[in-house]
Amino acid sequence: MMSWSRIFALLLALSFIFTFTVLKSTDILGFTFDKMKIKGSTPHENIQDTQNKFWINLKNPGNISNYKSVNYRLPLCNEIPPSLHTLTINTSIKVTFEKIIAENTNVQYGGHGKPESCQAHQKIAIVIPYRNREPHLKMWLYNMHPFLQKQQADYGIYVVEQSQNTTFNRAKLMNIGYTEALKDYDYNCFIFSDVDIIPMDLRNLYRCSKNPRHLANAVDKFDFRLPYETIFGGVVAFTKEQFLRVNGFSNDFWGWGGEDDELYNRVVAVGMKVERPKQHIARSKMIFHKRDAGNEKTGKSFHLISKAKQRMYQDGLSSLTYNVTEHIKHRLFTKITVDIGTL
Ligand code: UD2
Ligand code: MN
Repeated sequence: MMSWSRIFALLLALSFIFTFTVLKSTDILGFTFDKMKIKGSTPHENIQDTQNKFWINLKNPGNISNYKSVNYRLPLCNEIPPSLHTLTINTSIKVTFEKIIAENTNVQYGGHGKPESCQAHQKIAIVIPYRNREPHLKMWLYNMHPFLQKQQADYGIYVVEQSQNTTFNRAKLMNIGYTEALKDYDYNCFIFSDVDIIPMDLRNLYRCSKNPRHLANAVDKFDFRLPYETIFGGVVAFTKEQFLRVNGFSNDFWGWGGEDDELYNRVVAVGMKVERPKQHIARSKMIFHKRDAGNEKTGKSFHLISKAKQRMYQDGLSSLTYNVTEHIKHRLFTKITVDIGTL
């Protein structure tokens, strides 16, 4: 028989455990739990590579334990991160995945990074359209992981690769990146970037704002100026709401050119305007390249640019179709290979 005092002590202990659990789940004690843990993302020290030295195939993930991140409440990061300055970008050095991984040990599988000492303001997905540009991708990652971490970003990198060798479609790959990234995390800011553009100044904040932003408005290739006033190529930033408002990019631009101008027209058509950082801050380098095979100007879609306003709700995120053929969480990025059909 238990004595009354033991029963009392037991009840007291149980009520303590109960109260603590309730307080914890309602966050009264100051614990916050990441509501949206990044699926399939694990801290690198726990991971067992089953497929390759650097990556995991999500279609056959093997023995991966899901990472549950518990964040104690961190203070909000400063609006403007400390110590931002101009950068010297050298694109002629040799870069390997090993080197990038060794220099970015905080980055988690799938290419996710977030500040350790504060809570970021935005959750940023960076979407890169891709095919057959591995040296550029390495150079981009080598520069951009440190860049985004110095900007105290909570971010993930999504490389969307067109599987077929047929005509390239940059804009459709962007729409797919947006759609697939949202399956991972509750991203609220999307940065659509070419694989070959590297910003030369940390003050060029890779963030979203009240209006869509054109971040690569001073590219070396164009003599650090706008070649024409409405250019909207290279790197652009949209909040989730802004991107939904324009129904994303058009899916109908096959081959080089025009898709960026059409997106500009969508932005204007819904009453938004394009913001740009000051040109001395937005200086960016485009890694030198020739026009890729399979990305020739087809000329077939150029007449669509001026029809953006009439076509935008029928052609875009709402009409997007594709098949994912491979989904990989690399140590430095998520790679989604897709069959997007042909022209
Ligand atoms: C300009 C624009 C770009 C886009 C393009 C026309 C700037 C700074 N850039 O870039 O945003 O509007 O014109 O479509 O204004 N890609 C591959 N593999 C390929 C072909 C393309 O990965 O075979 C990707 C890659 O991310 C590349 C991007 O598509 O950076 C744009 O293609 P580009 O670099 O050949 O076009 P470019 O430099 O004329
Ligand atoms: Mn380019």
